Amino acid sequence: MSDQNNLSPVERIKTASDALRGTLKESINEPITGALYEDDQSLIKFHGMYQQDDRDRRDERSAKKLEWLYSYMIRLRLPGGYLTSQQWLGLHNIAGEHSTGVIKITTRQTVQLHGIVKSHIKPTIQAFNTFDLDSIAACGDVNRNVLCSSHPKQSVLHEEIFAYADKISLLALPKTRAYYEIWLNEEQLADRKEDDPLYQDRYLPRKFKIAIAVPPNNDVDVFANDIGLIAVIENNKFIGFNIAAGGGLSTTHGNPNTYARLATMLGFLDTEEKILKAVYEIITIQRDYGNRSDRKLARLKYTIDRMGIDTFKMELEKRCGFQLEAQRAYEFTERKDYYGWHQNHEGKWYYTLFVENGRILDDEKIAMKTGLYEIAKTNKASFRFTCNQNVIVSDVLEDDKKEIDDLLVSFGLASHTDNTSELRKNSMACVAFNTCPLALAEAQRYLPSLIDKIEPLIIKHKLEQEEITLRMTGCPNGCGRSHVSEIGFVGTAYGRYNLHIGGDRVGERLNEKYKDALDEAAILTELDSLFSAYSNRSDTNETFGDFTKRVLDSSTNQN
Ligand code: SRM
Ligand code: SF4
Repeated sequence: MSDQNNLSPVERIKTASDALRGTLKESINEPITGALYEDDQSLIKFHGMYQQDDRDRRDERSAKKLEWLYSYMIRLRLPGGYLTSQQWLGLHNIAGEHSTGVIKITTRQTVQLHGIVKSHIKPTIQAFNTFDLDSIAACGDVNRNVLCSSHPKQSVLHEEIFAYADKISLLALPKTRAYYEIWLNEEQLADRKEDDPLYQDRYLPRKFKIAIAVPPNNDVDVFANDIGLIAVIENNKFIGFNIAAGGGLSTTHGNPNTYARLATMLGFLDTEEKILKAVYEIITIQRDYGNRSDRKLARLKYTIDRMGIDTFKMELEKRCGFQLEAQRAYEFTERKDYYGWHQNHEGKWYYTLFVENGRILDDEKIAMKTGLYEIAKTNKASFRFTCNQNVIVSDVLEDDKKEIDDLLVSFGLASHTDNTSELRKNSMACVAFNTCPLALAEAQRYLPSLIDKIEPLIIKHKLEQEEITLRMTGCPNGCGRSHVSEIGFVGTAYGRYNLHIGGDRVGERLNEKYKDALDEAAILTELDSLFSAYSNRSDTNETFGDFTKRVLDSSTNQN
């Protein structure tokens, strides 16, 4: 249990918040500042929003003795990452009216809008609400957006499995009406009673993440989550989930007590009742045993390692009132998005569009945002986000495929996807500058130009067909999941990155730090030499990640 005498400041804010209301109503109407009152800056996260400032303009603002340029990021709760065409049109218009206009697909299958000024928060949330969209619990010390393998071609049972994302999201939603009162003007009832048996008044010690994977594709990076559910399909029937717990990728430079960890397999469960009960009780264990003193050590991965996996599992089975069965066989063979057109078992069509680092906008190269808007206007497609920050134009009927394809072609979206290198299509980066307050280095603004320089090395070493995963994060929090990639860049300071190698292709092995704080020239030199060695490997089926793991192991053995 956590040390009640030494609680972190956020614990007090949560319990004193009157079920996440705090003074948000007053804060939001305070005209003399673009910021919120201090405690409300923590609370607003539970409502799916972050207070941020434009870090590019901090110095200029400070020099002029002006307040930093505050604005807000809003992240939608979108279990499984699905939008109807009407919701897409709404999102497009809301982005244009209230934010920078960029629709940013996240690594957790949802979207964020940035640059929303304080007076626009409420209109934005209200506009989303008219499209049946909300941002409840998209951030904060609660369960976040629930992920599910995106592509319906994955399995004939996709819809049945996909439905669990919604069920779990609802199961773990906070019960407070605060969101509706503050943002949607719902009247606060004098005799309201909002018992929240799951979160109580203290919520969780830290953020909590759940993902559902449908083998053979681990596109959700299931082992990077606090709870990972792996669908088990036998004889064309969905028979339950293997359940893993304790994944998380963040580390802190210079803090050896922090580490990335992949979730540990606990066992198998068959019925819906048991699956939901186990998910619920894992959350209650984390609520009761998680570290509430040190937020750096508060995620479930540390709770499990402190308790020991056997004790943790015993506690889970005790709380559930049943035992987990032995895990069932499964195999992941890929983790990528299926670009281009694919058909599912019902004959519907799906087009996966490459979106570099999840940023949907119109620029001098491509009118992606307008193209997708025109597709949504046909009302003949829906949209699914992937955890690799791409979008799937979905559920297109055979008779409508030509119309949608013509739009993909005329807006250059098809050629954009077709003409992108494998390396770039398997890359992603977190947001980092200019909005992320924790960024030490650039990520999404820099990775495209770095890849421009890596691509010639790929060509030089004849590796164009290799689907090497390359990921970049602007700090060691790992939002771009760089710790589970074959080439991982982790920002250490402006223009400097640790280079990680040796992760496997499907996300079942963490990579390891190979070189410290490299600048661009050093990155290119290191990659040139690794690519050269890799292109001369004897086993041509060996992936870059497996090859570099051997390089790491052999250098460890020599030391
Ligand atoms: Fe993240 C904090 C962006 C996925 C680990 N993350 C942040 C914040 C909110 C910075 C902050 O605390 O003020 C970033 C906002 C940047 C901005 O300006 O938008 C941020 N994280 C993102 C997104 C948008 C990256 C992206 O480009 O897609 C992803 C949003 C996901 C979503 O829709 O919910 C995002 N973050 C992740 C992931 C990947 C995942 O979950 O699959 C991780 C690593 C996995 C994990 O949780 O261990 C991740 N983010 C963190 C952490 C470290 C948590 C920890 O255990 O210590 C922080 C910092 C924190 O919580 O204190 C963080
Ligand atoms: Fe910000 Fe770091 Fe996350 Fe990138 S990894 S978005 S820099 S917190």
